[in-house]
Amino acid sequence: MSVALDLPQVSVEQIEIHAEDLDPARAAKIYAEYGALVVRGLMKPYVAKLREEIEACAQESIALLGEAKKITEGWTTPNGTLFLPAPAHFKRQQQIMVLGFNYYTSATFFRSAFDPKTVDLARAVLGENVELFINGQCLYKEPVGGHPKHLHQDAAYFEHRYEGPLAMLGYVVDTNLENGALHVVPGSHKLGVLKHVDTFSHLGLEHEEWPWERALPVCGKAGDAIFFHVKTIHGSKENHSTSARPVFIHRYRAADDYVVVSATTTDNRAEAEKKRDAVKKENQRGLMVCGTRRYDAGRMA
Ligand SMILES: O=C(O)CCC(=O)C(=O)O
Repeated sequence: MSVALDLPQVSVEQIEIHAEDLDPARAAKIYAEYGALVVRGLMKPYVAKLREEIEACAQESIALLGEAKKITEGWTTPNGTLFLPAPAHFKRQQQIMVLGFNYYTSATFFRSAFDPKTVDLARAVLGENVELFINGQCLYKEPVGGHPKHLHQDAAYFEHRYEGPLAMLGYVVDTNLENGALHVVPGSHKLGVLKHVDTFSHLGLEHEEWPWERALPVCGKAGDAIFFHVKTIHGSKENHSTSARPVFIHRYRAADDYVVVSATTTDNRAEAEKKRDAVKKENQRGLMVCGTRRYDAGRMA
């Protein structure tokens, strides 16, 4: 049985606003309804420098491949980049998936997480007290085939106790149907956490039930930002262009929220689910982007 029959048919124009006239309350309303929001030009002030730094990190990672370690999800180089198996025609056996590029390696990246308009929007969605979740992420699709990320909900990887994080994905280059536009399924954040299976790009939804045709592609310019809910179904196809397609992600959550199930495969998810009820906030504290952290013994101890 399909769980998505009642999802709204939405065009990109219905979920899109522009950074110059960003009204946080209106933006939060679109986000609440569709679990997805496009803000044109939001990350423009940072994108040229980020592109340069991301490319340097990609080259560094490729140079370090000889020292990569095999892990469940693929291979990691000493600078923290995750590689996947490459397609048969590729010049290497491994291709980049997630770069070791984050708030610990780039001041520009860290600064962009505190962008005033972005933080105002995060506050309008999540409330007065907001922290960063994860240290920034950068997904990198190499040219001529770079990996697809199958449709999925981030909640399959990091299910939260309360509302869960708001993600902001920024385009580093102009991004379109050829090089791997992000696809979102508006309204799918209301479906709960769906069953995921193991795929080439880790946890993903069954392709038969969630083919790409059910998702809305969001093409955009470098500097455009796409916000999505932790339960919004999303993903992106291969990069068939001749240059790299990186994106960067900031994630924000209410300061008292926390992960209750953390997983990358169906096996480790099944194990983590058994401990869901016992998990507490404890050491899961992120850096505050607005407001303060108040101690609440019931929620935080
Ligand atoms: O467009 C991409 O690179 C995929 C991003 C994504 O799906 C994710 O980080 O969960």
